[in-house]
Amino acid sequence: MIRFIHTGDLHLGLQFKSAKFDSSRRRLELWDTFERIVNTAVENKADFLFIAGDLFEESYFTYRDIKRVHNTLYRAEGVQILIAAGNHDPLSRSSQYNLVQWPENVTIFSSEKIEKKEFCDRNAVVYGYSWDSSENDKNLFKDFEGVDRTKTNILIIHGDAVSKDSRYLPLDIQRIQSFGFDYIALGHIHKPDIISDRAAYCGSPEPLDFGETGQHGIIQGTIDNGITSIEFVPFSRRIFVDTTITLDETLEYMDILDRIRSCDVKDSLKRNFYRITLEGKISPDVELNTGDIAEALSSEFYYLEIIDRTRIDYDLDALERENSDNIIGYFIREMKSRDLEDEINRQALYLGLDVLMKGRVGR
Ligand SMILES: [Mn+2]
Repeated sequence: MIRFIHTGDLHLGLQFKSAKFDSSRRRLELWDTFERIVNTAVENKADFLFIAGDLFEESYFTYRDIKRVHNTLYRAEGVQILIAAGNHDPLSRSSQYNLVQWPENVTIFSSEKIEKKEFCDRNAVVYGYSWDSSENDKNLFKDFEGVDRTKTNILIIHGDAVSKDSRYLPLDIQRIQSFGFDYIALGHIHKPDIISDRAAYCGSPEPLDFGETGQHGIIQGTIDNGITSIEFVPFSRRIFVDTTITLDETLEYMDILDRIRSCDVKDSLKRNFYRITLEGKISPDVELNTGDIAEALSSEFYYLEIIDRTRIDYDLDALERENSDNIIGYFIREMKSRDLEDEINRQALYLGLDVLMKGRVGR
């Protein structure tokens, strides 16, 4: 039986330049998770660790960084580690991959063509291909000769199995599967995706931003007598949560804080990244300031970002009476003459009122 772990898209060294969260801490967490994955491969006595590209960010990676990768992989000498470089860590001539002498248990696939590496003791062949630049539309499988079906065959590749005209190595996954691979370890798409029982995107083991919500982790699998079984294993230190809370005009300020803090269990609040959008109506008597709210809840959340899309719940009749001789009153009368059941008209009314009322209620 062959036991493997499939990872990729680690993006070690990423700077998180536009992030509002603690970017240097996040950088350390990427390293830590990489090292935890390698340790898990050792502890679980995996035969193989597949790294399907974007192991690091070429533009930010230093000699010391690649030495650290080297050292981590060297210490996992019992595990065969196979790397197919991607678009962020391409195996060009100046690649950091070329700065160190890799130990015997590490294979970095060629960027010339699909290369194969035989493991006779396990009756297995692992195929892989490394990118050598940041874009790629090669037709890699044009002359592919097929696999020896008496052996276990695995492919590691970084590319786009979703979009046919991608600039990032479009992969016709149906066709590639038809060659008879027991497992295809894919990289590039950061959302984990088990495409079939023999092909999967592992996703980024640590999500990188709010575009990568939900669980992130690694793929663990076995191949036994031609039977492949794979499972997604959550592995990230933190996840990104992007959620919406609908408020209503009965809520006081403290109620709103309660709603926000009860969006998840306490331990999770302390650990994850939250972006919470507030929508619905709020009372004209409640002042919502997103910065103040985030500050008030800062000791309960590891990271909290609030987006305010609420509308103030005006009493239109009262407002109209109080402002009968000024522009606010004129505006309400004008809008009331239209169909306020219509969503567009209603939005126009509330947007207009927000602007007109701003000076008056200090909101
Ligand atoms: Mn990537």
